[in-house]
Amino acid sequence: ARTVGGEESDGSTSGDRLVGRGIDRREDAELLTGRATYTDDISSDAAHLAFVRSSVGHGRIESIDASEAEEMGGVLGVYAWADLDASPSPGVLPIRTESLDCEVPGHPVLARERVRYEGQPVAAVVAEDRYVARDAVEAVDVEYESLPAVVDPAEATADGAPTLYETAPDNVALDAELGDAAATEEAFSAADRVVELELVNNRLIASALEPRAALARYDADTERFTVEMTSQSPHGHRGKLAETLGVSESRVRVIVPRVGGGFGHKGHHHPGEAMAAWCARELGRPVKWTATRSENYREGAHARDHRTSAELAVDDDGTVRGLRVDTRAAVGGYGLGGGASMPGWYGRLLSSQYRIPAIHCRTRAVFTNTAPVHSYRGAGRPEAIYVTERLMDAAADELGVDPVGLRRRNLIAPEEFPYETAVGASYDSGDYETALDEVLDAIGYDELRERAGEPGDDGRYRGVSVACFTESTGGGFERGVVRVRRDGSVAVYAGTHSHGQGHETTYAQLVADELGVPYDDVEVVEGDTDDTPDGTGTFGSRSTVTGGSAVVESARDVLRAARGVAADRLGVDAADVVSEAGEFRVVGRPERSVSFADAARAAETTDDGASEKGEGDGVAFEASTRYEPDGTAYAFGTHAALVAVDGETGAVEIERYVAVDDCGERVNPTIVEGQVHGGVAQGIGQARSEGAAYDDDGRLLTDSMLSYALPRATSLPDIETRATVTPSPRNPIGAKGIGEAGTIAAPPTVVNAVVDALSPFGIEHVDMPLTEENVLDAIRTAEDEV
Ligand code: MCN
Repeated sequence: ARTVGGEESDGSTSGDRLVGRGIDRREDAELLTGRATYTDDISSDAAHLAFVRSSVGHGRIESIDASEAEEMGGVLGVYAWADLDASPSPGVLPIRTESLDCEVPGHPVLARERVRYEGQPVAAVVAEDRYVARDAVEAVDVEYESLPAVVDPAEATADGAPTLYETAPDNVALDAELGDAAATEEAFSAADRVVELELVNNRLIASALEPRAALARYDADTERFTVEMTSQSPHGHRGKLAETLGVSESRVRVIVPRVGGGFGHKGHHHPGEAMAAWCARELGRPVKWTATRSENYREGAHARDHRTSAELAVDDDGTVRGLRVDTRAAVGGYGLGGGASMPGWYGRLLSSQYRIPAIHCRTRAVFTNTAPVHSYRGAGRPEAIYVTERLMDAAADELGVDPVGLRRRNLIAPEEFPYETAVGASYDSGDYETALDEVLDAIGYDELRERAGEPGDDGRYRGVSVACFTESTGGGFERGVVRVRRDGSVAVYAGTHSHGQGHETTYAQLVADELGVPYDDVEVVEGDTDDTPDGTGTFGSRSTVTGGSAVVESARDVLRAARGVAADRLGVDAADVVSEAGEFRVVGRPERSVSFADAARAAETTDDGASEKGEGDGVAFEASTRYEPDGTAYAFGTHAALVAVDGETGAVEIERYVAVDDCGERVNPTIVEGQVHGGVAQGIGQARSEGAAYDDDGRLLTDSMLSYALPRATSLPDIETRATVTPSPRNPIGAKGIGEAGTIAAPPTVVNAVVDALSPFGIEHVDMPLTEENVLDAIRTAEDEV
């Protein structure tokens, strides 16, 4: 691995190359000055949609009385399931039942006879303005027969628990195994010791600044829907909307304006957008829907929410022999794929950075009377790494050795790559020890280790920790189009969609470098299914590896075509022409050259070059690439923290936080650093304060930012970043993803440090969130036990 500097460095600039340079994000001026247009900013003559939502966590709908609402001035329509049922649309959000163990219906856009979570849409009101719509919602009277609810995934699998679906009597949607049970059993019997932990991975709610929103139009002449919406996956939403509306994909156009954050929950399919589209057709008018903050909290998507039994088999010399994990993960009232994707995204990461010869993982996806659980920054990977990294600390404690030494002993070495883990992950490349050394050096580990565990002069207990992680990044496919106009300017079209990641900057850096054209001449277009090619979307830290590689491959095709035209003009063979910084030169005769822009202008007069367009359409060259990476790129890193815990109050202060991340070649080190900062902040949020809570009847207690404790600037430390660079051999950029690294690393880093600080009390584990109350509880319980 190359080790590169910290925050002061803008990366390794080699010559004039843009890739590797921390240039400012071109989208920021618009975003930071409030000039950006978000979905709700689009003005139109739209009517407004609002939902009547279930007030019970589990129940049967006995009656819906909308008569008062229907008579209110300005109300255009009130709809319930019967109206959807009578229409040509299925009205159900599809779920991938083929990957589940039971037959369950999808999520009806409006509840049929049963509601399975508080906040589930039961009826829809459309009115002239949003205020009338909300008033009318209040006027709709719904009677429920309450049913017993279950909100905890472990309790939901217990005997006698309330059942959500007759077809899944034990509430288990999916029961999957990964790894070799027999080999793991053998490893456990042979090992000197077994360390066990019971872990709760707290339920989180994605809290993007901008709530979800949609503005839907229907053109009766062309029978086509146009839905402007908040989305991380324009083509994904097009497909799912089409399915829900019962039309072909060609009848749906999704346009995604600026998006104010997503963190996963804008990648999923929810009722709001589909209902807006359905109402637009029904009423022959544009219909707008904008979620309130509380609606966003009630409807999800929520995330994490695992109850896990985990064991590590380890020898006295510190060699890890096996890992066994049994986890129950909530999928909420309607498992829409979050559960289905778990064994892959979760179990496959359990080996973290270690050589663990035998691993077995059982994952049960469990229906609960809660909002649907999907993915939130990390999506399965933070849950897995948390298990392994907590176990490594617990094992070090059990053996009485330094947790860093234990980790180092078991790290996969650079020469072992590609490395197949016992849970079927094929790691592409890595240099884990260099990242570990880097973080130890940055935080001054050895000195801190000596002070840990003792109360300092201020009476507070210090703890120091590290956590290592790997992260699968870049799966599936993306399509990237590079189009060069006759004036030499370049447009890049991608099916991903930036919602804060800065693709307009980084894709332009990549393409400008490939073509040797000025960065300002490259425009990047995402977010319109009519304009952009097919795509999968922006989630799973996949855009750079897949979308970036797709546009790079197209740029290379374009360059080949342009070189052909240049060679024609120079009267030589294309093989005798090289391209350097926007000029095509004859090998050995550098004075003979044609610029890229001249080649573009000349393209229309020649018929050479497969991807050239004909005369008159303004396009000189165009290439489209469907790119699927040659296997997953595994990013990694090691984070460290120093914490101080007040034994009297339970207050935790993170005094230092150091992140060393390796995402292979970095397109833009400043953006990478920003992604790490954001992810770490969210990971610290999970570790310290966040947690969605339901009461026993399935009522969400944390339905606003007053009760759902996001991290604040004052509760966050200065995040120090460093990087190592270990390129991935599996894509043309050599990149790995970075968008989720911080949320994966921070929870175990913080919890390990706090547990380390609490070791004088004999405390071996405290579940997240580490609020003052929870920490104090742990201290009191430990003191009572003494
Ligand atoms: N990058 C780079 N070099 C690399 C890897 C990435 O310069 N080796 C740059 C990319 O070009 C891109 C950014 O870093 O500009 C993130 O890239 P990548 O890791 O490929 O992730 P995605 O673009 O696919 O973004 C998804 C990821 C996820 S899954 C969540 S959740 C998340 C995140 O990004 N949500 C975010 N970052 C977010 N940032 C903001 N501001 N808002 C969100 O909602």
